Amino acid sequence: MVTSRLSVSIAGLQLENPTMLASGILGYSAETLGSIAAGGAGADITKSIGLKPRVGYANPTVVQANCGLINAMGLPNPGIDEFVEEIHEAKRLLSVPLIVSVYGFSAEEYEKIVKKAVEAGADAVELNVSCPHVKETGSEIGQNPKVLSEVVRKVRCTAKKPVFVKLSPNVTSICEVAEAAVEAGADALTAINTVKAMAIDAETMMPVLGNKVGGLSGPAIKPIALRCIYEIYERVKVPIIGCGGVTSWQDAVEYFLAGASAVQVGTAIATEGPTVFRTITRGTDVYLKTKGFASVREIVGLSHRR
Ligand code: RRO
Repeated sequence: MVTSRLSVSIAGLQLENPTMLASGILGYSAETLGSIAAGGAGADITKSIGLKPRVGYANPTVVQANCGLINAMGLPNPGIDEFVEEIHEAKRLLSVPLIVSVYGFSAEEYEKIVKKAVEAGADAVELNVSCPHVKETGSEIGQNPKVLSEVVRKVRCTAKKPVFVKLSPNVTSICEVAEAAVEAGADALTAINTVKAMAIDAETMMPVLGNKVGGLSGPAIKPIALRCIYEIYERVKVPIIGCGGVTSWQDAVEYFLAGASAVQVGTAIATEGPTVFRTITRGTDVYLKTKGFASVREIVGLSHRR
């Protein structure tokens, strides 16, 4: 559904509605990205892409938890050189913006991948500096403000498109990291990646996941994400994109009130199907109309008023 009440601009990126496909779910092919856009998403974000192909971890890579999923995929991806074909195809197919998620093992790697993704047609990039369980990338970068700044600064210098930075909740102070990212040039922040977690099988008496440790997503982490957004909103001026357990329009509205300008949906696609985007935008639209707001932008951060 498209109404002017729902349109937003995130760091110059125009979205017909404030929902996005979260990275890591169905973001490998142009075809699946198309099915998510058909389900009503305002933008698509790809699975995180690196410089070289990666197989990922051994199975099992996903396990169900109470109110969520724990995954340890291990960054499986075809590498940017092969993925540029998929970006070209997705750009031919999609009528919504395409955001390419990028990970690297150094600032130089991030810069190289971003350059190729943007040349291939990415409308924006999201730097994954928050994967909770792959050594020497992800949260090992995003937990260290100095290393994070170097990555963001390098990418911001060359990228000709908006740069989003996806933050880890697995830190002592998410605000400190958020401020470092913004000072280094981040155009928007995505909060949050998954929460470090694990599952153990009482029968086998062993960890369930092939990697033992993974990241928890879904409704279980919604209150954590909401708190992170609320705190970050008080400290930085760039748009925040909320991520973590958004399943219903009520969840989305709570995120907007906490300070998010848009929301990402991931795990809910597994439980509700791709049309969850349309359900969320329709519900949000009715809420805004009923409450007398002309735009979703008017409720961003409204819970902070004193
Ligand atoms: O691929 C993964 O295992 C993964 C990634 Br890149 C991430 O950012 N967050 C996550 O929970 N899993």
